[in-house]
Amino acid sequence: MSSPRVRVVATAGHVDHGKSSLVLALTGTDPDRFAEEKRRGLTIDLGFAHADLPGGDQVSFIDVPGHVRFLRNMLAGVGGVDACLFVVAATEGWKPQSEEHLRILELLGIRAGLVVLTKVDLVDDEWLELQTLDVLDRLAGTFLADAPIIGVSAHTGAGLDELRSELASLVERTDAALDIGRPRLWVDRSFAAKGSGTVVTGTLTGGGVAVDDHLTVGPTARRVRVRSIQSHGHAVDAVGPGRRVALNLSGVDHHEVERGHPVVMAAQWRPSRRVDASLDVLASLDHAVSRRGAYVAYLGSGEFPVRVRILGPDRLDPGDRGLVRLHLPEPLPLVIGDRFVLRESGRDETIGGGAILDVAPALPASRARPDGTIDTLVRERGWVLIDDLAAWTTTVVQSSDTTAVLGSWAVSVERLAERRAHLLATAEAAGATGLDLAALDELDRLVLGTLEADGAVEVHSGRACVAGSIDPYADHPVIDQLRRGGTAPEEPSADRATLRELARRGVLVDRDGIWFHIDAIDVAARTMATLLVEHPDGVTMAQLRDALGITRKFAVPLATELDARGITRRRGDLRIGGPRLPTV
Ligand SMILES: Nc1nc2c(ncn2[C@@H]2O[C@H](COP(=O)(O)OP(=O)(O)OP(=O)(O)O)[C@@H](O)[C@H]2O)c(=O)[nH]1
Ligand SMILES: [Mg+2]
Repeated sequence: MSSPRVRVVATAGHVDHGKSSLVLALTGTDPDRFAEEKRRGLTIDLGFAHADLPGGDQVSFIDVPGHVRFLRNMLAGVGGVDACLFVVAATEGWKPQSEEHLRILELLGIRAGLVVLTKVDLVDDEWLELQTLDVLDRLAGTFLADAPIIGVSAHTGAGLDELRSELASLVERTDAALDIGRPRLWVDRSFAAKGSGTVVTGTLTGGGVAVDDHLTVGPTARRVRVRSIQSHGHAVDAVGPGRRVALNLSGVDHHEVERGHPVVMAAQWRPSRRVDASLDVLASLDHAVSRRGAYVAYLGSGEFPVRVRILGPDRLDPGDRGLVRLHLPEPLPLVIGDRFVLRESGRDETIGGGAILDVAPALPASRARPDGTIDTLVRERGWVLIDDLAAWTTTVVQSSDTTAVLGSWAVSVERLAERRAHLLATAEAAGATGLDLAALDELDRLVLGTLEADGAVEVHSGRACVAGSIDPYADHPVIDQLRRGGTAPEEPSADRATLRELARRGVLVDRDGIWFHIDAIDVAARTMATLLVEHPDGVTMAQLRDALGITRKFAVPLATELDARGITRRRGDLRIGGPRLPTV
């Protein structure tokens, strides 16, 4: 049997509307953890509980406070969830935080949920009908417009079975969390567990984590090791994304970890203090958004004071969608597509929210127009390391009409075309000699590879020539220089690559550091053959030297070359005939 599906669902709704009572009724766990919460009958901080659903799937609940004073805790809870349980008390109907929570869920890109009208035991059918119609009205045009609406009473149990089966189908139709092998957990709690050190909890997304994994925590990227893992109260060796998890970490004190700290594998991320993003300004806002104001961004489970720079216009009006650059107080491991909510702390109001479009902006704010696509990331930069692109995005980098992938680089097709043209012109200018590959940088070598693949250039012995140009070696001046030098040539005037290629072709011979034209070897061979007729017992080095009229400096390598070719054989200080000795 396949393992049960699990989805993480956050509650949402106005204070006192029955969110926590509902979670308790569904799971048997009171999500209000603190004595003060129980005493005041009010949720202050996040609560956690889970339940098995009909059909065997499971749901993890994050219960959030409804009171406006604890909105920041609500925001910390809804960051990584798959769906919501949107609660409106049938008694009171739609209230300000019903509205604000709905907007926040929308801004965070949450796409699935159920609507629950609570406390139905306290209202008559007519009132319930009225409230239902009002709620439907308020949800029109939002992601919850077509969501099931279930009336329940946590007190009498009415509607709970229907809610459980609706939850089961919600889990079934809600996509599993993305698994791209890049785990990230935004800490929502950090505490010391008796005897086992630091424990952090959060909603794991992006990838799995296993015991003994090495991770980093927080803005200082503190290195930690996973000692043990729990999910839904059970110890596990490994856990996949889309789960509530508790990680027991070694290497860090629980006081050093706070809500909002990310836990990741450092090498997979490019933490950034500056990001570009879209911003949807709430239509209900009664003023425009400008760069003035003290803003706070809610990202993951964290709350970060940010400076906001609008890209393009000076201001964004209510209902506008624009682009912004956010300056963060600390480097965060973000990825394109991450959602955030923006609030103004001075006025204590939600401004809007959006999606991260660039975690390493390359252009100045005056020119940046990010859209979150690989093509734009590449076009703005020209050349980008694939590893960087992979870290900035959640998609696999592939060649497209506008982006080419070369080795470990991605490049815009325009930039590639420019560089190809430039390189081809340089190769043309180098004529028959060609370009020395060793002198090219990594990018030019990659570009040259594309020219070679297209047949525009040919590469021989480390030199690239425009295809169809004359053989760069056939008439190389060094050939004539050495031929004229005979058996006592001067130092060759050519680079190593040319000499090597000519040696490979058999035109030149390198013996003990002296370069000869092949004709010199023939002359030496014939001279030796003649000397051996006169001295059948063997020829001395002095005799060869004198016969050729050269110095020992040339006679020794020539004799060695003749030995190597089987023209002569060495016997003591004498040379005798070898199998390849020419006849005279
Ligand atoms: N009669 C009745 N009372 C309910 C029901 N659900 C909740 N209550 C009561 O309503 C009050 C508030 O319930 P909570 O569950 O604490 O509400 P909440 O939405 O979690 O409140 P916050 O977390 O502070 O936003 C409590 O006194 C509950 O007993 C219900 O279905 N019927
Ligand atoms: Mg509550």
